[in-house]
Amino acid sequence: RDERMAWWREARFGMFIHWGVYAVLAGEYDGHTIGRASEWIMNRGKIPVAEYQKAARRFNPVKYDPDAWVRMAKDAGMKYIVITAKHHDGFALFHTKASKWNIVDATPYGKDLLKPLAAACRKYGLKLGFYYSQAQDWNNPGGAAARKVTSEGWANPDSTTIDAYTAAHNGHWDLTQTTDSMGDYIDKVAVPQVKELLTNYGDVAVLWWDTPTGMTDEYAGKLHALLAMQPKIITNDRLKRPDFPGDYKTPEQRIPNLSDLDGKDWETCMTMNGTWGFKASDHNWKSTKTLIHNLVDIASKGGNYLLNVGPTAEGEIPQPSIDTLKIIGAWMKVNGEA
Ligand code: FUL
Repeated sequence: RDERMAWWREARFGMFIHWGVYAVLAGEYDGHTIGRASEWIMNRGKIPVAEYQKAARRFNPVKYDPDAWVRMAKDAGMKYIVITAKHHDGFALFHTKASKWNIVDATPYGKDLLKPLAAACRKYGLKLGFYYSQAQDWNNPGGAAARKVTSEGWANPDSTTIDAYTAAHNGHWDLTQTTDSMGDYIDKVAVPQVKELLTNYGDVAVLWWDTPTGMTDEYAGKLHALLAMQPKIITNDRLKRPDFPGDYKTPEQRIPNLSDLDGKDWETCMTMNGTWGFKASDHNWKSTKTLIHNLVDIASKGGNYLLNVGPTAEGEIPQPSIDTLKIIGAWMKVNGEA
């Protein structure tokens, strides 16, 4: 394990990328702005599956430049990238045979987004990791849905009816979400997709599971077993708690106090504004000073900093993020990380 963890323990700084169909909506649906994180818009707004899938027809990231993204990360002093191969909306940024709900079959763009990113990472010597929402999947039948109360922000105007349905259906809000069991979803979608991710993209450095809603030991066991396909891979603690602790802990949007640290490896993931996915109305950017301070604080306590960018549906990283990463890179050069 120490051998597998060696690069990660030295890395200190990585780029998180939250990208998917939610970037098309950019936090707005039906004339309303949803509260908080934009990648939750389908759940928060209880958007029907067929409606949400229409947005994919406008996901056409023609400005996507993976080479530039990787250079940007590298110039900022980042050593690895973790991208949402599939977030909770179930949309795959890669070509998958397990579901039509993917970049090749459901969008005008029609090309796998992860292949060229993997190539660019190899070219510039950065490690590549995949975020994969193993349990929640709001589009592929049988996937789990965490229940979110509407007081957290705007919800669909029909929310009273929809909430009654949601309460009676384990967090789901659309009939088509429950035409399969979760066990079927694990076997038909999650397991085959994770196999594809661990087979078709060369070395995968990290599998970043997220939100264990509805996971059982049986489901988690099936997914965990697949990691053997990449003997050097490391993984986080979000597959299922507490029996699958993975290789490191994942405090979210916060930096642990020294007194909370227990000797286990950890990585703080954080947004630059208030959302992981792109949200047009969120201009609440943290200052570069704050971000550098965070990086120093985290590094001094032995952790890693996974700092997020949320590209647009056209494939552009927001300019404030680009500017900030440039300044961080300049600071890194002067203050000589090895
Ligand atoms: C959370 C997710 O629900 C968020 O959307 C985001 O991906 C964050 C990193 O993890 O649990």
